[in-house]
Amino acid sequence: MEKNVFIAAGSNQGDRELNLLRAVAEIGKLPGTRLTSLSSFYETEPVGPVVQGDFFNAVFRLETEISPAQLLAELQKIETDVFRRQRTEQWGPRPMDLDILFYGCLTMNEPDLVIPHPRLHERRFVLVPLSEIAPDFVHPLFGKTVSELLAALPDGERVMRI
Ligand code: PH2
Ligand code: MG
Ligand code: MG
Repeated sequence: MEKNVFIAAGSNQGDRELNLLRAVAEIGKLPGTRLTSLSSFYETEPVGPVVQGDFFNAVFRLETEISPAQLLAELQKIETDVFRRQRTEQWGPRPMDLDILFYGCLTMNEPDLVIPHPRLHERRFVLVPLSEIAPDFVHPLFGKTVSELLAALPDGERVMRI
């Protein structure tokens, strides 16, 4: 059983707060999985090349028996079946995006799944909620804690607790 699995959730279409709450409920129902921590919800400025509306973001901690690949498949199933997400523009607006940030100290680099998430250390909308629930968790590749990664970020896009 892996106890330090962290998932980032983001929504900028539909009722963003309700979408995050629904994601919590759906993840709680996954087989062999228990939700053990939940950050506050944050309203965040969109990052990336696409002009789009502000997101709501949050981070969850899980204990799970399912493998990284299975977990990815379950998260994608929630994105498409529960939220009717169309997989079109890579960076575009979406009712729900669920990304695996860490799977304990595991590292992997497969075409469809890279763990730790390759951009988490650059993203205030991930590090702020993550530092709320796991400030001392050590990034398995960089050897730095989440609080250290956050402190190293230059001032950037707006992240506001709601
Ligand atoms: N997700 C993206 C691109 N940009 N910006 C914010 N603020 N929050 C997100 O979740 C987000 C983003 C692609 O996954
Ligand atoms: Mg994402
Ligand atoms: Mg994603």
